[in-house]
Amino acid sequence: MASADSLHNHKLMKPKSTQEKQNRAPEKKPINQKHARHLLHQMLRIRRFEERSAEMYTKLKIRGFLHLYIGEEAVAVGVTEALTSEDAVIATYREHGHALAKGMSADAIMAEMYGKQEGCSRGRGGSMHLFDASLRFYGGNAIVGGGLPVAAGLALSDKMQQRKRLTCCFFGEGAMAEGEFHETMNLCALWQLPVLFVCENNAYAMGTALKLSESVVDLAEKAKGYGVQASSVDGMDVLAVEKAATQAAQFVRKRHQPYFLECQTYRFRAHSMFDAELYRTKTEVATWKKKDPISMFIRHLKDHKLITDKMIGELEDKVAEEVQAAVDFAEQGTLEPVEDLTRFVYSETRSS
Ligand SMILES: Cc1ncc(C[n+]2csc(CCOP(=O)(O)OP(=O)(O)O)c2C)c(N)n1
Ligand SMILES: [Mg+2]
Repeated sequence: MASADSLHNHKLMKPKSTQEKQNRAPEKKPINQKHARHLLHQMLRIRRFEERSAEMYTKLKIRGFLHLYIGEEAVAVGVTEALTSEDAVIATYREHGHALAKGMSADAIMAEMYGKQEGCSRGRGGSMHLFDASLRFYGGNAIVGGGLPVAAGLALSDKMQQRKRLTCCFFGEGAMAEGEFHETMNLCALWQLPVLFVCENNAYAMGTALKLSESVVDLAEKAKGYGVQASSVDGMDVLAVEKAATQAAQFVRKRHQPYFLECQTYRFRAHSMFDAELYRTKTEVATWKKKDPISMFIRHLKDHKLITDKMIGELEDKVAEEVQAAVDFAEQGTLEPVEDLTRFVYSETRSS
């Protein structure tokens, strides 16, 4: 079984080699307090929202699939800081964090997962199909790699209409074994499309470790093979992700070219709600949990006297209130009447 150190094989962001180094908060210069609290708040919103979602799933309030992002929060939060509200976001089926970071309300997401009409997709999509075009959040996609060509299409339309905005496409490293990945990289490089590709390399595609499915495991190198600029970053470190994503987004905006950013991360929970986790050891998971993006960030902020326990308590209270309100909203929501079942199948107005 691979160790946490050997799972992510990249020169730039080699995980620290000793236990002592892994336990130490990253050394970097302090950031301003308001921004620090904002980043922490966003990561806590995602973490607590998902913990509650897992609870409501076991209570059978949420049905269907549920893929949790716990452990990977620094990626969605850090990358979103590099985006404007005009930029589009495409994500995978593990997308609650991206939707929250992009501005979707916890109410709309929870109601969607409860299958209620008040959900962002009228309760028809569930956890994997969060969508809100008004926020330029284009899903949520159950198909591995399915978001990649959609991102290319959005970026192509922006280019043709001469709109100055980018499309940010999140996907797992498992998508890189799909044909859609190769076709999309090729066309985006060839047509010079403004896409920021963010590969969330959490080392596993369901139960398959990267090295068992890819001949080249240096993912940034793979992207460069298409003529796409690429780099890797420690996806457990929100500040590092924010910095790398900001540079990458600037590149896309200024050079009108795609960019590939690999974020090396780890999911702490099962692939979905049912997964015997036979493909990794408890020790491996425990080792990665020492790099928990939230506790690492809190330690960093405390080291630089940017946060106190009281402030953290206040943030936790605020988040708890938001999550409880979302559950109440979903509980009180309405199920679609059976007569509406065929609505939207072909168009907004036709009922059959
Ligand atoms: C085209 C396609 N093939 C297979 C699946 C089944 N499947 C669901 S999730 C998954 C693993 C994807 O892993 P990765 O892209 O690394 O994302 P992660 O779940 O690790 O976030 C697979 C194979 C699918 N949904 N779509
Ligand atoms: Mg993966």
